[in-house]
Amino acid sequence: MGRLVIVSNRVPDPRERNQPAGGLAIGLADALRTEPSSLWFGWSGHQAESRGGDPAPSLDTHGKVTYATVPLTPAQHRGYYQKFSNGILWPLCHYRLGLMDYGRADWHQYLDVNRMFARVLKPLLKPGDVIWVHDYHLFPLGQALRELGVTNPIGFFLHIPFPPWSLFRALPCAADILRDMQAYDVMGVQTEEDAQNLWECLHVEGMNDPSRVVACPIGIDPVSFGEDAREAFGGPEVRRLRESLHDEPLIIGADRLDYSKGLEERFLGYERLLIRYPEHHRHVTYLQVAPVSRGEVEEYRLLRRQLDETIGRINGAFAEYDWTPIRYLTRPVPRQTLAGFYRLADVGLVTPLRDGMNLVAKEYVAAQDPEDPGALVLSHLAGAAPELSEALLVNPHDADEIADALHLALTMKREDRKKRWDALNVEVRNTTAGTWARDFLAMLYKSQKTESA
Ligand code: GDG
Repeated sequence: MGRLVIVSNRVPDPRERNQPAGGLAIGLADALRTEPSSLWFGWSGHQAESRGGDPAPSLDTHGKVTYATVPLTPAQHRGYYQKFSNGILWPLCHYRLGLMDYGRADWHQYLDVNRMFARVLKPLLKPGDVIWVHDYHLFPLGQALRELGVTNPIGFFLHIPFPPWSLFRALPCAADILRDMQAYDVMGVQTEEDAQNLWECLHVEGMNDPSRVVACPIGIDPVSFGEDAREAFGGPEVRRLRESLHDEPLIIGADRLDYSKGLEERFLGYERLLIRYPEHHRHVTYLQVAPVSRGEVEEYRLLRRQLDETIGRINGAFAEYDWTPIRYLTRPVPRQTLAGFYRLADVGLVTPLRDGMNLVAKEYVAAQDPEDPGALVLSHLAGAAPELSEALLVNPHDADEIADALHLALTMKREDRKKRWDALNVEVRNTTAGTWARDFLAMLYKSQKTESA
């Protein structure tokens, strides 16, 4: 059997113990543990001026995985990564047309980088390899590989939402992207809604086979995450946090600092809790971990400033000299420590305005003590909501609804928390990073058999 070849924009550095916050790397690292051998190809995360021609890939083998990476030039980094991927596709796919800042030159840069990736990857491929391309940075990669004569099976998975045709058509190069995507044997998305949207778009561009678009929700490794949480729970960081709370309740949020995560709306929901339910004053603490992400993109800098202001205003208005309602960290917390914090927290607060899946919701569930679990407040617009329907589901745009759900979560009886958590835990254990990869790859292999039959 051939290797699994993963292609994603960023390739994690295997020597870094604390991987950067980001759902794709977490999901894939968990899934790769069961593969006999694999190649992971993509951008190194570094920039270097071109010395003419394509860059040579750096190869680095760790255990069963070989990492092959290339740098980007500063111009490629700006056009392909910052502008087209993060300034155009990201807002569009999160239904934020108003934030989309289209420029034709960025589209060309995006296409050029995808073609360069294909040229550098091709000589590394072997006949039996199965190629699995990830995420919105690489929509055209499959077609670019096909144009170079690659005949291996190629699958694609989109980690973020896919919008309906009525929205996607606003992108000037929508048709080109949808035509290129048809080079993939199987296209996976997180939810049934995304699958319907993507299929609708592909169909408009002439595709007739809906079986190539599949909903395949990603998960975590709940067993190892639960162990991490138990272990960290006895450690010094959780002890320090616990002691600082004096047996009072903790609400936790952990998200990349991104406008799709609904942080501003979430803080306003918490403010409503403090306004409408003053019994929580001097008791509840809300800890928000929000590591800075894409800090070089203007929209993200503006968001950070706005959050600083909102948090400062809420803390200024409600704090007492011995109580701070919101604790806010823009540095990442090590993964295991974060797992321990989730276990300590009485409430997990996860309210994205749109999210492909949202792994934090699943991690919060996996980290709980089964005998005394916390409650999860979850946006119904997260891809995780259809699976995690026993959470306290809220509309993230409605501050009063967030406030009511927080109040309910903070006052919920242990039996009720346990009943809800039992149901959530079944879901988190049923759909894991492992089942996600296995199910997707099974469909990819099957598509090959049907083709050659
Ligand atoms: C994309 C899609 C989809 C957060 N803060 C810290 C930290 N994190 C970790 C979380 C979680 C990961 O980062 C974030 O994953 P999400 O799934 O919540 O969100 P995205 O990064 O936007 O991921 C998303 C995902 O891809 C997978 O398909 O679910 O919808 O947008 O694991 O725990 N990790 C550490 N320190 C932090 O401070 N170590």
